[in-house]
Amino acid sequence: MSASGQADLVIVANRLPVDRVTDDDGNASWRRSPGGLVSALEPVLRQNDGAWIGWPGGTDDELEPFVEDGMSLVPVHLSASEVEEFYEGFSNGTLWPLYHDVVAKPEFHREWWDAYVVVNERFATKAASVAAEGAMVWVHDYQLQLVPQMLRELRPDLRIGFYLHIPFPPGELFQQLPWRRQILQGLLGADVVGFQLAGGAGNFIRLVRQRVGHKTHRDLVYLPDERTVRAAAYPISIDTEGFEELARSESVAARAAEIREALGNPATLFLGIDRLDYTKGIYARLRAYSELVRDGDLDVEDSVFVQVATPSRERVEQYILIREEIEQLVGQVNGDLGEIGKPVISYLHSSYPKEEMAALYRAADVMVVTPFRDGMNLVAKEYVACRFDGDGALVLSEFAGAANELRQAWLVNPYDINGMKQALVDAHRSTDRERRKRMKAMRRTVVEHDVKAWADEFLRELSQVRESHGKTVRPARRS
Ligand code: GDG
Repeated sequence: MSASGQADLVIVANRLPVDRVTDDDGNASWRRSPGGLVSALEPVLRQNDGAWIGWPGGTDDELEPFVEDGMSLVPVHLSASEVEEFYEGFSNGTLWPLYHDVVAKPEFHREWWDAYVVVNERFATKAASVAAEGAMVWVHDYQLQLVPQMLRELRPDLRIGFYLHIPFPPGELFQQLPWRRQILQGLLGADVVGFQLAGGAGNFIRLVRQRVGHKTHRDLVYLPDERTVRAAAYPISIDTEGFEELARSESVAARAAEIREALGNPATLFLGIDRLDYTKGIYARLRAYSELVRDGDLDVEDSVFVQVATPSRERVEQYILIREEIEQLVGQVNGDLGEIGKPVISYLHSSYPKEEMAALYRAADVMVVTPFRDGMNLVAKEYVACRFDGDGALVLSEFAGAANELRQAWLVNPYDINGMKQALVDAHRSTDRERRKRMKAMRRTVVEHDVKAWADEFLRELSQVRESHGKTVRPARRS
């Protein structure tokens, strides 16, 4: 951010890219969160006098803007009732299930919506005060879908981009939302609206035509004020090189060996790593696996399933329920089928440092990623990035965005338990040659398209949208 306190590139996301940590003496400091988004955007932020606007977590203090690790960070405060109604409520109790194929039932509450509007306004006002004349503002994700239009009203000079990290649902589902029109109009405040998949962009364009009545052509929406909005797919990726480097390190190699040793050096280690979320299909996958053990297709003596379930949204009711169901299943399966020192499922409800994640990826023979619906799923890509040895099998849900790119995985329908059982067995029994052939193709994909390429492509598109303030230029066609 320049001395004037204004930035030429502004990232607006629900969370800041740092977490507050308190040491043993009670001193608070900030630690960079490990996400790929941060590593992809950090260099761009530095080059462009950038700033990042977001909620620092918690509800205690109203913090002033600060610089951490060379990044200008601008905190947005949320009150306890806003965390409940905006974050846990409308964002994670209404939009999240609605946008994920209604895997859980979305709740519609007018007070939650009111809080969503108020908080979106606060983010928009903050962005308007931080952005320099003609700056680029990149708004992220479902919590902030009204920000583009609110910001445009405050600052018509800006170029505004929006990226949705989760799926954008088909009209049949989206239309349940009592505030569907407001959301569409909120998004149309952006010059470029990015989605994970072309399907999501198509759903959005169709809804805009049918519900708002704007003219559209392919990926463009023509607004009455002559502005055009582009809605297209920009599939997100990971810091492939960073992951591979980590996986290659000696400490990670040693830790991977240690993990296998601690599990009794099984012939086959199956692995699942997910936020504990009902969209991720953890229960169904563990059920499929345990049936294979029960039926004798897999043997507890030489196979184990390690499931890491990272704590997430722990105060939202549906998350409390799914945790209970999973933990009951794990207890039952281990009780019925496990042996001393040989659980069927080694279940860990915890989060780990990135090094431990890389060690798990390296240790796993079969990575199992079976969401009912997922925007992309970075875990699948991270596994591939860590398998520089060319080995390892990926079982992947057709309903993860990643399945569009990682076509050589063992693709499964997570609703089909028998189909999943078959895929687990196939991956488990696959020949070395088969696995290597598939892994090689998938590695090419994640090496060629990493998170930097993703961010560059989106920002390039956004920078070409309107060449100068006040003059509307039709965006160049994408090749
Ligand atoms: C949303 C969309 C889309 C998990 N546990 C730990 C840990 N993680 C990291 C993983 C991965 C990330 O969290 C999870 O990303 P996913 O893509 O798998 O899923 P969501 O959290 O649901 O993400 C999704 C994504 O946004 C990006 O657009 O792909 O579809 O739902 O990077 O490695 N990291 C560490 N410890 C853990 O315990 N360090």
